[in-house]
Amino acid sequence: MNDSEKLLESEERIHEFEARIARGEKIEPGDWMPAEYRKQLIRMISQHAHSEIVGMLPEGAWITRAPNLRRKITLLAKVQDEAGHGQYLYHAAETLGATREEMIDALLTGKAKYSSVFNYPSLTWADMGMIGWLVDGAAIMNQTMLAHCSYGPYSRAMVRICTEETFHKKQGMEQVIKYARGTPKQKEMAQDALNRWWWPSLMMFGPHDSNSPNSAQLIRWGVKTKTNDELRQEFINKMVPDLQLLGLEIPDPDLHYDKASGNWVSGEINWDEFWRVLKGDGPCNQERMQARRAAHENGVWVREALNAYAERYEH
Ligand code: BYC
Repeated sequence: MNDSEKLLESEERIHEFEARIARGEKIEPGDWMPAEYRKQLIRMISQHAHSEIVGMLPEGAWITRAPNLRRKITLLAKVQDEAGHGQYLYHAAETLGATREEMIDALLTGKAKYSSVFNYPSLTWADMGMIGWLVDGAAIMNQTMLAHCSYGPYSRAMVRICTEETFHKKQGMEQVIKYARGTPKQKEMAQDALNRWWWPSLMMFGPHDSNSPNSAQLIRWGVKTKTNDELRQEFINKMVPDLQLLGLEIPDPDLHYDKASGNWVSGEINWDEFWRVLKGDGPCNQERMQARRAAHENGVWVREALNAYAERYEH
């Protein structure tokens, strides 16, 4: 086959691939896909997996300090769920040819990102409620969209993850409601937690559409079906009335309701802070990476034992 025939064939394949997506068919691991589709998915799914794993740290730190047994069991179950989400997602990325070692290496060497929100500290017990409601709430909005994405293994992982995240969000909401209606000190703690987690939660949705280099391609190939700004606006519209109903104040002096569009319009996000956190200069980036590196090193013996077992019994 000469070069122009090869080009024609690949154009035909891309055309057929895009037609499948337009018909709402899922792309499955053995199917033909453009190299760039595979690359984008590995990038996004592996970063999503890293976010789940690093995301265990801010809440994991509070398991030993839970105020009662019920709260402890709930938090423990939630943090364990996040570990499971990381596993489903690493598996989904493996179906595209990425190895677990490559993905973990990319995280530990700082080549791969994870969600910016987990580079902020959890300072009080009220943060456990606020993270559940805001951070898991934002994640559900994004993941409900991804449950419809064109890649089968990613979309199916999202269905299960969203079900579990709904429990996470509800337990967070229940805690915030209790604190907001509790003693003056508890209400103050809920407000303080909202002040610290509001903006990082809005940043989770990523840069404005005009500064999002990946969005156009991801939308064209049905990975994302909504843009970063669309999802962020949905989140703001959902959260603002609920939080206000509890007497909590959104820490945004420019926030206002726009009757014409029916949207709560937010003030501008501090994008300098967002990009600084992504580059590794957030309040907890170093701490989070140290914790992940230590966990990886402490797990050497487990990996060695598993490899030895596999060599002995699987050949
Ligand atoms: N943080 O072109 P863009 C959870 C990066 S965990 C860090 O818009 P894209 C939970 C972006 O990667 C679930 N990086 O990118 C767990 C790109 O850099 P690269 C977390 C960000 O992919 C424990 C660059 O900025 N959810 O629920 O079109 C406890 C340009 O951005 C962020 C997910 O991971 C950010 N916030 O859209 C509690 C969702 N935003 O890769 C809860 C899966 C942007 O080109 N991911 N960047 O070097 C996505 O949906 C999309 O990747 C994003 C970004 C919306 C995040």
